[in-house]
Amino acid sequence: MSQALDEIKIGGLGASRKRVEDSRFIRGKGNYTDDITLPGMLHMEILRSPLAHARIKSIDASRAWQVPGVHLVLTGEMMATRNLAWMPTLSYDTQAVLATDKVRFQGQEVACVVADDPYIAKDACELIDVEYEPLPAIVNPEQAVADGAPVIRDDKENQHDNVIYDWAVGDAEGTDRAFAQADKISKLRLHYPRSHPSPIECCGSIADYNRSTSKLTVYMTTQAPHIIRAAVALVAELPEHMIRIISPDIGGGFGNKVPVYPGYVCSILASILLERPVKWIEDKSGNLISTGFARDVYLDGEMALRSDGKILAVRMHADADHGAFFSDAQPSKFKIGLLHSAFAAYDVPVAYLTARGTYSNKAPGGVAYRCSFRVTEAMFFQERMMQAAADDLGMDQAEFRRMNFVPDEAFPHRTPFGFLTDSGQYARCLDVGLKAVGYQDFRRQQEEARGRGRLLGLGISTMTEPLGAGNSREYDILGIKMFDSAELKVHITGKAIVRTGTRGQGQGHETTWAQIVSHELGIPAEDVVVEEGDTDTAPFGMGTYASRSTPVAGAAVAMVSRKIRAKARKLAAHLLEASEEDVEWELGRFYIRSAPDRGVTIQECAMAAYSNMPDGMEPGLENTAYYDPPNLTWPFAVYIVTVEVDPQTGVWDVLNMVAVDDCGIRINPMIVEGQIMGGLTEAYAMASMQFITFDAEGNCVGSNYMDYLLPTAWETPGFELHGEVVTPCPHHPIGAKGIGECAAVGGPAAFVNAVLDAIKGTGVRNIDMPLLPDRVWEAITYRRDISGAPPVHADD
Ligand code: MCN
Ligand code: CUN
Repeated sequence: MSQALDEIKIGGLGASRKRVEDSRFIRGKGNYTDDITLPGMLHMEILRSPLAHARIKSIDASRAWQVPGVHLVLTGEMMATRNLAWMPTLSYDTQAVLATDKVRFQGQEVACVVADDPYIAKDACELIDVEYEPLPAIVNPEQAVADGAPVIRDDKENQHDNVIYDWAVGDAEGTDRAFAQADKISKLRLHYPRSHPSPIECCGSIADYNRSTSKLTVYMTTQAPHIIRAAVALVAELPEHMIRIISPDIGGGFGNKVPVYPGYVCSILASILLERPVKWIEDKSGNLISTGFARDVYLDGEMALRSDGKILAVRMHADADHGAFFSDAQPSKFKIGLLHSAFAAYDVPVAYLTARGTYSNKAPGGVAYRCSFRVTEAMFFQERMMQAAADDLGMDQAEFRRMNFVPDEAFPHRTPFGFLTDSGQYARCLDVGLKAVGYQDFRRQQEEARGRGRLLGLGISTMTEPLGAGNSREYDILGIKMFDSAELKVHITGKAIVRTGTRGQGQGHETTWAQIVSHELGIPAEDVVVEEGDTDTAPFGMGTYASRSTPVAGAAVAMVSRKIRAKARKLAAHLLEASEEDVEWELGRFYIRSAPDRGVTIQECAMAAYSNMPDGMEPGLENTAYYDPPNLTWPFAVYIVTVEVDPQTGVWDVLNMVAVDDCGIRINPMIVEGQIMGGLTEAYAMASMQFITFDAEGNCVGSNYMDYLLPTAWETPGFELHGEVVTPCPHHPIGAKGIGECAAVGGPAAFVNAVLDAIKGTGVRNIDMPLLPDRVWEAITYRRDISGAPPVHADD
């Protein structure tokens, strides 16, 4: 009789185990960077530029130096003597650490003061006299390429304009041919506005250089500690083994904590110079105006259609505004991230995408906020285009999508841009969503309501996302190939510690990695502790972003567990005095095939690894696995929103939102649902209320939480989640696909499509996000499209 453990009871795969990290988070016992105090620690504050574009004529810091309690004032000039005034970005560009020649965006770092406390440092910053000569500011791609535009990056030798790259992918001629045969061509132009990840915790670091040991320890808010260690070794020319990056608890990352920021670099240099620990903690407005923005891309496209609704081809162009420095954290092969994942879920025979990146006088942007490298923009454009095309054809929104989906039997499917999608049941997800929302019924109600002057709308959005970079053949960051790792040590008593190269920021890795070990070895999850984020102890890895942790590090956890199991099998054979071939595995236990009652538990094997190993066997039960995924994982989702729009005010309310997510096998269904709800909340925020934009002088409008709104539970609509469609990932060891970003990626288009569906009769084709009531009202009242970033309209 089987004596296998009950997997759900031990917290294995599929258990909605409570998050172990929450025990400290909800008690206020988290250990964030700002909670750490080191003996003799000093505090650093940054002086930021008030202007978006200006030449620096002089910086006089003498008054700041005289303030009692000030230990150091750093300026660009001083940084330059150490070759640290500029640093490389993750996209082969350079970024000013502290400005020397010009300031290039409002909020740019100009100088730093290190003092006994942050208040002295802040006050002393005010005493630094900077003389600026203002220059005209560029705030969008159109201005960037206009004749006579000032060259923002005149620091770069061969840069004579504001263009960063021109990039193309797909089949131009084939696309032209398909368009020539189209019955109908549907067009759409839109702007995906800038957005900011706005984690609750701002960025910060504590650098601690110890001259006696030559060791530099940096506690910092980073999603990718090993990448930072490599960057510090290269930039500061310090030996890598003398650098320890520790990423303690992180209060949300959302992509904001992937880049390298000047504050980190300055705190490190300050600590080296002063030989004391130096803490830098960004304030909220500093975080909002200067760190990792996302999106800001104009997308223009057209779709060639046959009159029966078949998509023949897609053509797209993207104008991406990267701000003053091209600092995207993304695989280096792809200049505009994975924007070419657009239309991956649809059977599009041929497509062509061109993209141009330009500089502007805005904070460096283009980081992916809850998005696998610009997949958000791709899916947003895709689903807005799908809605426009169905309307142009006079076809039903659901039917048009269904007939163009990649069918279940067509996987693996090669997309027109060259990706290989792995698996999915797209039509089934759509059916589940339509049924849940009561599609036919709603359409009837909508008709009826329209007769009474009420505007109801329904928006559908689907998304598939390439998650889990890399494979190392195609994906690298600054030449470092993308893969990940896990180390597992099983102690004498069968308890274990697992460490990975990723770094969670609230996703629940401490809970779910233990569940994978539990699934593979039958060790109860509560007996497995998870540790991440310390480069001195964790195996090398590329970090947590682009929902790559489960696809890559999660896979490595499964693979290292299997290595442990293989050794445990040898130990079991030894203990059972049987040959290895006669030993069978069931969860938590090895037994003899012919005598199932004779068995040993995994814990007994662990004990034997230290106390009773067979002759010639290396003692101990620990191992490391590096996992280079064969492909990305491709989750799929359908989001359907119904709304009512008030034509008098432009206010719109969400009536219902249904989400059907297929992320393969769910390790922890409760955590997956939490990820989806969080993503939908952010999607709703982007669609409805968040705007951060720039006026003609480059002043950041919306650089505070009065204008850039974060939805609370009060504003956020309810969501109905469906997890019944499960398509296991065919190439992942436990069949899991990523989920962390899906809802933020696919959600926004559902809201926008719903509002536009409600006002369909007005002929309005597009309202750019955010769909603030005044913009919706203006569209309805004047029957015109609303484009561009509010409050500055593109046409004025
Ligand atoms: N999971 C699961 N079953 C699956 C897939 C995932 O149980 N089939 C679990 C994982 O084990 C993990 C969580 O869900 O605990 C998210 O896993 P995954 O999809 O692999 O994403 P990552 O862990 O790599 O997280 C990154 C992703 C990104 S890129 C952003 S941005 C984002 C997001 O996660 N930032 C977040 N979710 C966030 N959630 C919180 N609370 N805070 C952030 O900063
Ligand atoms: Cu893309 S934001 Mo997340 O990848 O850290």
